[in-house]
Amino acid sequence: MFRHAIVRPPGHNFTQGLTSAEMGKPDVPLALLQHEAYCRALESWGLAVTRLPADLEHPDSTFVEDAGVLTSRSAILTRPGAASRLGEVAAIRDTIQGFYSSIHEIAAPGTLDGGDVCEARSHFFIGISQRTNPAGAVQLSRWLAGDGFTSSTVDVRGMRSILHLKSGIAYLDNNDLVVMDELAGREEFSAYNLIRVSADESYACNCVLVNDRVLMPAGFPRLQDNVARRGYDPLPLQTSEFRKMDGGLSCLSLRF
Ligand code: CIR
Repeated sequence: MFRHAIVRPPGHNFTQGLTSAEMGKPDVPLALLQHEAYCRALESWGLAVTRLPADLEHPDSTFVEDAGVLTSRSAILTRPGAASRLGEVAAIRDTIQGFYSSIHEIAAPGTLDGGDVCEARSHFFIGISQRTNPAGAVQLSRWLAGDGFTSSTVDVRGMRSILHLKSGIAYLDNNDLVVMDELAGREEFSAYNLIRVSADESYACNCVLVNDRVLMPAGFPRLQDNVARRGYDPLPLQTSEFRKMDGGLSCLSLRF
């Protein structure tokens, strides 16, 4: 069960963040409304939501998930793989320190984005991506092992369709793994019950089980039906403006 979430709204310069989406510039007032609805959903399920102020130094900082990996045992501050995002960690450090007594940190030459880290019960999949390098993954796996967690890497560097591992997979519960078709054949996932997502709905792979509900992007009816048929309770949310900046639902919060 998650009890807390940390979020940060997009700033007025959100449009200056990194993106490869070619979907046009986000509408910032609409992004703020979508962000607020997201926060309210978390709060309605009993999470205490820490709302940080917008950080204009870092246009991508609304994607707080990339700056930390928060487990039940400790927090690992990351070292984001995009130079323009490195400073996001210092900006969130104090907040994370307020919740965790055990804090580790990824150090150079390692890079790691939280969006590449998928927790599946006591196992963590770590994506090696455009943002997370093998050195960063090794460092994370050592911190995790010290806390009794196992981990393994999934190399997605050859895929142009996703930025982070969690753009293409999400662990729900009961061994159920949402996975985009392109990743479904990977040996790494063979022990899971796969909920496969076809290419036209693959943006919806980035969904999140928060206590009893599955937060999903709105507009992906087949995945929503499949998730419901597995016994989950989906809650579709509008994410159009974050999608334009390569972001999904999980990136918008740190949950713990
Ligand atoms: C970036 O390129 O870093 C941001 N525009 C999007 C980050 C999305 N984060 C995530 O998927 N975990």
